[in-house]
Amino acid sequence: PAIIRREDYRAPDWLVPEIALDFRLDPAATRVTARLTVRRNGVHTHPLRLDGDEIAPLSVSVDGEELHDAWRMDGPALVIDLAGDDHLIETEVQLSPETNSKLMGLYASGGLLCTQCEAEGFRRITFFPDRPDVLSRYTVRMEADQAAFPVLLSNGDHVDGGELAGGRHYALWRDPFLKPCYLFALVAGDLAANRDSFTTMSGRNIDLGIWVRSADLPRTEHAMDALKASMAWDERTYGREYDLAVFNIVAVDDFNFGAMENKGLNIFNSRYILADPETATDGDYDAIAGVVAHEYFHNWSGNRVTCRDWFQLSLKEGFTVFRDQQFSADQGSAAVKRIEDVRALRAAQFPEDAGPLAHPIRPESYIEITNFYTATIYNKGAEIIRMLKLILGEEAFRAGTDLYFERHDGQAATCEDFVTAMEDASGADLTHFRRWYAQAGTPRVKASLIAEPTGGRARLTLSQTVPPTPGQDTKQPMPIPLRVALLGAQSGKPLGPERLIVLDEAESEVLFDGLSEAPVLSINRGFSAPICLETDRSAADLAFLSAHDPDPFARYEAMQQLMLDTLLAGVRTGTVESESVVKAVRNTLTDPGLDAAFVGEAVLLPSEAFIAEQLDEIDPDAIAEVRESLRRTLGTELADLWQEIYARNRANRYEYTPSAKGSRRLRSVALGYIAVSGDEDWASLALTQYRDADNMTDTIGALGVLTNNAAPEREQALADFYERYRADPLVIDKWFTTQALASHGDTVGTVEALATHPDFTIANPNRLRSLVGAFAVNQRAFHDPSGRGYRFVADMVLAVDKLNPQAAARLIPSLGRWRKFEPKRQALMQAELRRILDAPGLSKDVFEQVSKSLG
Ligand code: DPP
Ligand code: ZN
Repeated sequence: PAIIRREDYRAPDWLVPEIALDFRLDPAATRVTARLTVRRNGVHTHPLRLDGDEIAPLSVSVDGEELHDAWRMDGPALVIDLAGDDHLIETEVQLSPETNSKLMGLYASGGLLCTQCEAEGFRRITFFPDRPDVLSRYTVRMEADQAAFPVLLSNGDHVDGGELAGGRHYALWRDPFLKPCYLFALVAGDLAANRDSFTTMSGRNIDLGIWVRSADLPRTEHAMDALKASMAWDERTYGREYDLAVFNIVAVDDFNFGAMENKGLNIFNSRYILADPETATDGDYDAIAGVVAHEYFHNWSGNRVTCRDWFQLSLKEGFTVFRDQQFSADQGSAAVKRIEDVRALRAAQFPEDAGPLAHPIRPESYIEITNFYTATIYNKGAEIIRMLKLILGEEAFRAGTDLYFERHDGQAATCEDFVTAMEDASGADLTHFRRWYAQAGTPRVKASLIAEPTGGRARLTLSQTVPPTPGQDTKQPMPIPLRVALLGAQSGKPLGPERLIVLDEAESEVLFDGLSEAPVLSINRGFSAPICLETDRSAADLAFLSAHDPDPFARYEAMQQLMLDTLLAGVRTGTVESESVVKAVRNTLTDPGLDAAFVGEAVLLPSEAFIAEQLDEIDPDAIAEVRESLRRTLGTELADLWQEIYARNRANRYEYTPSAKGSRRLRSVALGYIAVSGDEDWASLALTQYRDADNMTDTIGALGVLTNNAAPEREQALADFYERYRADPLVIDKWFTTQALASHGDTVGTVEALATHPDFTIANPNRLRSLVGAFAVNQRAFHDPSGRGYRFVADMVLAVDKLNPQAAARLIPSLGRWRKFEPKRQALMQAELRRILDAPGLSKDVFEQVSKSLG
């Protein structure tokens, strides 16, 4: 397959200022007529080239005359020779939405017809120059059977509609804003709306609608609240006002992504819309608010200013993730939100950046763009924007975003445009900062503080290296912003104000003086830079910081580092020196100044995968054993405390407030420790929580603890959960996931059996992820020494690839990390990758991921 390169970008030969689409909708045979006003862009003699994918023209006409020989197919593309500079092109195609299993283009889901066009799905609907720098004004006419499809939605404003003969009806929508075709959307189906309204800062009234099956209407309140909060927040924080009179959201069950920001008509995976206390966890509630905000914020960062080409994807995604993270931080506990975001970055992005699929946030090449909707583009991209804001300061950053939106409104822009706007608005020189866009790999920073024992002066030595990544053997030093403070070793008080130190070279030194006592180093506070940090701080220093650092993130991080050092030493030596961890955890559990949500995060051990990341050669069994041993020790040594905390946080009646959420979190964490403490009543405690719970957080918290341990109550609860929720697919996903993530029992065997369960299907991305996606990140079970876990996932990749290549390709990275494992597992993993690569008819999605992983 062809490699697309960033350096090959050329402006489009032809522009399409206007497009009129006419859909005669039918699940089996939909007719699409497209009328394109095309205009030659610049002086050239190139023909008009319209992308297509699995479509064939039924007719082609130019300026009203049907053509028979002036067009030709070049592979999937339609090529037309045109004499003049302006023409009207009309094409007709026929689609079969109900057999479209790729879920790209127009497809059927649960009786609805809906679309997904990002990145290159529009070419599966009609012939068009499918690239984000071709911006058009859309008019969309839809007609369909009125009984089956009473609601007809598209982008922009509803301008006309009515009944037609034969039980059919139509609707006409017009979007006044220019947009790239990846933001086109339509939905037809039997839907009901939760309607509301929002008054913008300039006093305009916006009609809001969240469209779902009518039975799901009661589960849309939280999403609606989040939408209104997002609209107000973007006005306050970025000065961005909504621009159309209508904003609609539709929830669908079969969806490749989380959601899609189509102009004025967001389409969502139903898991990011539907929630009530009985079926959704606190985590689900938070994710819903975050994704609703994310898609809404795209209206400016993505839609009004879009991307010139797909190499610029992080321009809209990194910035928009940063915006949704800020929003969520403002809604609840900023410290806990930061902890969660960093945990997600370390779980998904750090391994990616250290493996065969590493790429800069602005990649140089791709085979299939869908493979680049990655944690690097999204989450590392957000970290880059966060660093810009830190370096420039709040005001200059806001001046920069204002200038960016004003200068590029209605345009398809580049990452370079964004950085230039930041420079122009702030006067800063960001020449070196641009390396964050160009270089892949997580920088490693070493920090060492040498101080006089009684205070006075101290010297901080810093150095950095950026590891080699595929295609980038040598790297330049990055500008790394480090928030640094020194705390008094006696008093625990900050010795002077926090400093922002930008490490811009391979090595550097910073001097501190006038210190009134011996200092302890607190560095990369708030995770100010996305790096791996190595310091020579002792266990005592880390324990001290975990008890005294006024920066909550730094406090959490000190505890994590202390735990990690202990675990890594355990893996090396075979014995776990748990004393300082036990002491530090006790300290945290008994500190009256800390809130439950923070404590619940701080006392969790680093994940097996994160421990593995630190090692040159991974032995999953050794890691799991050492981690389990430390967990058991914490459970046993602090048994009374866990019991007391469990009792104290016994939830009363369900409330969705930050403090109630924190209590639920800490309670389930405590239950987990009680289960490994040797307490003989743990299982009945868990079963009681499971039975009495009035919300899904407590229910699944108890079920998870039961599933991860041995007890007769385990099977009882799993069977009960299935019976109780068998009618609710989003909850049954949790049932599959809980078992796929189990740390107890024959998880490989269970997962193989679940793959034949009548409720399992590879056709639905949520269900596939709930079992296979979850299993592939269960470090111990997936890496079962027999290789059965690898074989299972490889079989799934091959089966899914025939239906939905995007979904199949997402399963590759777990296998792709083979180089990090001990030799036997390496061989088994490689063999499965080769088996996939040798399969006939592989999609380019899977081909790219597998060949790069083996490469
Ligand atoms: N652009 C979507 C998002 O918001 C993904 N298709 O992330
Ligand atoms: Zn996005």
